[in-house]
Amino acid sequence: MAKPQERIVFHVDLDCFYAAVETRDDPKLAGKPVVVGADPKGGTGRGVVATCNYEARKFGIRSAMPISKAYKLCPSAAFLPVDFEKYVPASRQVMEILQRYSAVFEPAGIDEAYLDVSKKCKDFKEAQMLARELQQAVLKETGLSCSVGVGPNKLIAKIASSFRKPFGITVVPPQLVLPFLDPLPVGELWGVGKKTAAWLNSHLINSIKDLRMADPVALVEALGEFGGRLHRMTYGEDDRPVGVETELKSIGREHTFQSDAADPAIVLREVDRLSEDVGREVREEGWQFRTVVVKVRFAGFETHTAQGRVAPSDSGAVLRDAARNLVLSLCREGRPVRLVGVKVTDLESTEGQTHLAQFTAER
Ligand code: DCP
Ligand code: MG
Repeated sequence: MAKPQERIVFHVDLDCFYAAVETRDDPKLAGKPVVVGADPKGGTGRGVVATCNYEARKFGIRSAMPISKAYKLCPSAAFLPVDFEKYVPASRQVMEILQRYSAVFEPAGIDEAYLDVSKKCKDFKEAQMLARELQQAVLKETGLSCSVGVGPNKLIAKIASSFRKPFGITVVPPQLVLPFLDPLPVGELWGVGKKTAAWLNSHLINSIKDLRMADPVALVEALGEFGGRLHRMTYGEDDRPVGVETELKSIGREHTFQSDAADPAIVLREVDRLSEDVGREVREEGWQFRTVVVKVRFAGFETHTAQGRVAPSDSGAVLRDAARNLVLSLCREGRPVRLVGVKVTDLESTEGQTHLAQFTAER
């Protein structure tokens, strides 16, 4: 057992999840760059990259990049559509394995989860061995590779899991929390998106250490309450418990057109309005979303959904831009649209409590 008061938390995150499932299921893809997302249509396709494997990342391809750009960077990559029928069972299988390692378990998304192993390990050395065992079991039983971050809390475990990817294990015991955080870019902290990072950088705050040294009063003045929270985060403290969240939480709105809309501009205007409503409700309830889901039903009732991840946000503008891109990826030239919907899932309260996202997809 870990010492009283001391916790040992794992964050487990699968490596290039969708692409890893595709490669596992089709040996011809082994060693090749693989991009999962919209159809690139020879470079003219709309929509974005959901993920790509590490071979494709060598070409500069990244999640959320326009698929046309990914095609330009590596036209010879294998481009595959998103196929939740493969990913959801794979995710479930991994989650079942993880729960063998601790009953104090919290799924945090389709490919990530936290485990509190304080009762299983007496110290971080033992925790490292357990992490290795878990990583091997996931690989052996599912053919999927994962990375594990081990820390005294969720914040550190989460940052640690992305530190050495793929197939990495990064252990950060309490006495190494500050030296571990110090050199990392501010963008590693929860809730720091491109905009906040750019503002901080313009004030010569680049690393987490710079941020810790910054004047907390000035941070609050510039960033509001979030500035204070951010400053506290630089100390690596986080007492959020690891716990099972079973409530499926999502906020969404749909609109059925009076007559089917053939003009994409009309559909997008509605997407803007729905996004604004959903964004307002998210803020009123004190949530931040990480996943945006859109639904488009065409004349004839054929229904498609698409989803994408964003940095945690409660901004209507972030939601609108993501929703617009996703809807455009589904709309086909000249196909009249009967219904459009916008929904956010993967909600976290401002205290960072996570809710299991709904990872269902209609096709
Ligand atoms: N995803 C998505 N759109 C994004 C980001 C992610 O659709 N903008 C999907 C595809 C990913 C899955 O979610 O496979 C998990 O997201 P991660 O951020 O964990 O990314 P990966 O697992 O693909 O890669 P990594 O090895 O960096 O974890
Ligand atoms: Mg992952």
